Amino acid sequence: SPASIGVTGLAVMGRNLARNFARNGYTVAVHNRTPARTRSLIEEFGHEGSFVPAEKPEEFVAALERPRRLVVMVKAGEPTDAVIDEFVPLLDAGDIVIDGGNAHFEDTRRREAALRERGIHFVGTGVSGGEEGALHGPSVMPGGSAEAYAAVGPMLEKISAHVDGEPCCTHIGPDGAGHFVKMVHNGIEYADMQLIAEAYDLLRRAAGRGPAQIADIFRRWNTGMLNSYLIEITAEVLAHTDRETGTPFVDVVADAAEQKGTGRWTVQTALDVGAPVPGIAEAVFARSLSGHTDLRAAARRLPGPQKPALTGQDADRLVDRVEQALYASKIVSYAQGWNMIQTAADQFGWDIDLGAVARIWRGGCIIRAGFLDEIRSAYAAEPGLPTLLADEEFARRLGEAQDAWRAVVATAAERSIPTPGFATSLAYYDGLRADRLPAALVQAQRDYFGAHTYRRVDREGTFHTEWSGDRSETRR
Ligand code: NBP
Repeated sequence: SPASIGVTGLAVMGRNLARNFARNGYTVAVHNRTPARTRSLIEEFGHEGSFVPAEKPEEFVAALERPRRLVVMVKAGEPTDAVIDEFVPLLDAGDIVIDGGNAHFEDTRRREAALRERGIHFVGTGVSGGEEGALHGPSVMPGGSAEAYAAVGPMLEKISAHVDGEPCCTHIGPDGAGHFVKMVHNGIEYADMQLIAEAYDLLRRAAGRGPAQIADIFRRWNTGMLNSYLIEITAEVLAHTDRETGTPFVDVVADAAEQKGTGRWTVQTALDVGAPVPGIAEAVFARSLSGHTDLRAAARRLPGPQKPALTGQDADRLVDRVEQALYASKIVSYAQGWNMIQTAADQFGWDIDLGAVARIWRGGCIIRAGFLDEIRSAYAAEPGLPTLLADEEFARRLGEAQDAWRAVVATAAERSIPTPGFATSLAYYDGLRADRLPAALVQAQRDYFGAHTYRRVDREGTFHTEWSGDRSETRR
C-alpha cells in the first residue's frame, strides 16, 4: 500500500521521527542520501511498523500517496536546499514538503515562497525535544498555509507529545512562523538555563550549600511553582558524582558553555524586529564570556570582596529568596519571548495564537514546565495582553516575589556572584514599571550632538534646541 508520509534524512532525528510515525500506525516511506542508513533503520526497527525503504529519490516519491507528504530531516542550511532542489522536480502541484530541521525562519520564508510558485506547499516545522522527543512525542511547530496544515496537521498532532489529552502541536501561522517560534523557544531555553545556573551559583557560594544539597533543593522546588523539566534535570546533574574522581560531577566539567547558534539567531532577530529580549541576550553573552579563557585569565587578579558564605537562618532565608528570584526572573524571560513573537507576528502579518504556543510547549520540548499552563490561561483570559507581566495573576506573583528578588540581586552584587540573568530581568521589570525613564536624557544628548530632535511631554510636535548657538528651541 502507498505510504501516508515519507521521511528523507535518517540521522538520529529523522530515524526517530520515522519510527514515531510508524508506531502510530502510518505507513512510512524512508530515504537517506547514503542508503546504508535506510538499510540499518529497516534492520533494527523494521518490525516496529510499516516502512517502505527507498534507495532512489524517484522510488521514494513513487511510494507516497497523493498529495505527497514528504518530511525533510537533514542538516539545516545548504543540505536542506540541496534536498529541495533534488526532490521538487519529482513532485506535483498540491504536494507538501515539511522541513523539520532547525532552519532559520528567513530561509523558510524564501523556500515557502519559491515552492508556492510551483504550487507546492512548504511547511517549515519546528521540532523540539531532541532525539527522545522525536521518538516518543516532540513539541511540533508547523508554519505554512492553512491548506497544507489541513493535510499534515492531524498526522503531526498524532505523533506529538500530549498533555492532558491535548497535542503539543498547532498550526502556528504562515511561512516562517513555525521556525520563528521554534527559534524563540530556544532563546527562552537559553535564558531559563542561565537563570537556573545563577540560582545554583548563589546557593553554592552565598548560601554555602554543596551540590548534593542543592540537588535536594531543586527537587523540592520542582514540586512547586518552578516545576519544570530543566529544574528536574538540574537536580539530576547536581546529584551525580564523577565515576573516576568521586567528586561532584559539576566540578569536573570545564566551565565554558558552548552554543549551536539558535540563541544567537534569537538575539540577532530580536534586534532586527525591535523586540527587547535582554534575558535571552544576557544568557547568550554569559555563555560567550565563559568561553573567553583569555579574558578571564587576564582579569583574574581584579579586586573583589572576600566574604564567607552565609550560615544558619541567613543562609536558609537566602535559599527561599533565590526560589522567588528565579521564579520572577523566569516570568520576565518568558514575557520577553512572547513579546518577541507578538512583535514579529505584527511585522510579518502572522496571526499567532499566543496561548496556543504556551499549550504546545507544555510537553515534548526542553522548556516544558507547569507554569506554561498559566501562560496559556493568561492569554485565554485576554488574547490581546500587551505583556505577560500585565496579567493579573503574574503581576501578583511578581509583586510577592519582588522584595526577595531585589535582595538576591543585591546579595549577588555584594558577594561578586555574577547574576546577569536575575539582574537584567529585574531591570526589565523596573524599566517597564517606571513613570519616567532616563531615556529623556539620552534623547536630549542625541539632539545635542546630532540634532536628532526630541518630542516634548507638554506639546505635540518635534523639536530641536540650538545647542551650539543661543539654545533657542525650534519646531522641526
Ligand atoms: P544532522 O543535522 O546531523 O544531518 C544529517 C543528515 O543530513 C543525514 O541524513 C545526511 O545524510 C543528511 N544530509 C547532509 Br549532512 N547533507 C545532505 C545533502 N547535501 N543531501 C542530502 N542529505 C544530506 O541530523 P540530525 O541531528 O538528525 O538533525 C536533523 C535536523 O533536525 C537538523 O536540521 C537539526 O538541526 C534538526 N534538529 C535536531 C535536533 C537534535 O536534537 N539533534 C533537535 C531538533 C531539530 P547522509 O547520511 O547521507 O550523510
